[in-house]
Amino acid sequence: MSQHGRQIDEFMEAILWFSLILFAIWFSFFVYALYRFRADKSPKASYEGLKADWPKHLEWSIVFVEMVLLFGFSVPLWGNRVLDPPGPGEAVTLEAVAQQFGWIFHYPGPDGRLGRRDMRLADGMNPIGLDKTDPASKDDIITMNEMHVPVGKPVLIYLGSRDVVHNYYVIQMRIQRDAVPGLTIPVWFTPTHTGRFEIACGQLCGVGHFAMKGFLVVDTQSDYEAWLKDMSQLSQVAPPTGEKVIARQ
Ligand SMILES: [Cu+2]
Repeated sequence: MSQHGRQIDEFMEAILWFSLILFAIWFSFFVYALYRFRADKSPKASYEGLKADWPKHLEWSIVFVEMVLLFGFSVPLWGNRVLDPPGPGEAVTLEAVAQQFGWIFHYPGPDGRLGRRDMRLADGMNPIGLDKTDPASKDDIITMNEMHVPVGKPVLIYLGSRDVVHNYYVIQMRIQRDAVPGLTIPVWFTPTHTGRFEIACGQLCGVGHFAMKGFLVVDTQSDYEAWLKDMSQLSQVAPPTGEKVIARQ
């Protein structure tokens, strides 16, 4: 359901096949050893062991293959995922702030700029501490437990937390990243299919952890724009509180 998801799945599949081949080889060797070194064929154990050089070479080649797997495939794949975020211009950018027990999403609005936030300003009416004196925050849109994105475009989410460590986890997108209080942690993906997907919290964050559920809705571009317009009007009518937005769903 996301562009990089296929890469991860194919890599996992390759490792599974590789493990299966290794298993077959080692299991045949095990059966061979059971037969070859059966009791009546080698009644006395050899205390000298094997003198040949080939086991040493075999072990070094296994080390080599594993190094290639680790530094040739795993590290670059991981690096590609964590070091190369899409530029702010090319991605739909928003913030996701986790709290016990839900998600607050913060969109930049028509000006494309996220308003300044300061947790010291947070209260019941302003759960993410948006600074209302910052001009960039005037048109910002805040939604509770449901975020929308357009299909086929990179999405860049800055994760934050109001209280404890949570974890933004959308299994269909092959995305999982911690939301840590005091830090802003980027996570990104490009959805390839429309649909409604559950956002789970992947860290045991308190007694209500099981109920901490959000939704990621991947829309067509026009549906996404309509939803954004709707939410923007709602934000202008009343200060965004969780209850009002939830009531609309
Ligand atoms: Cu949580």
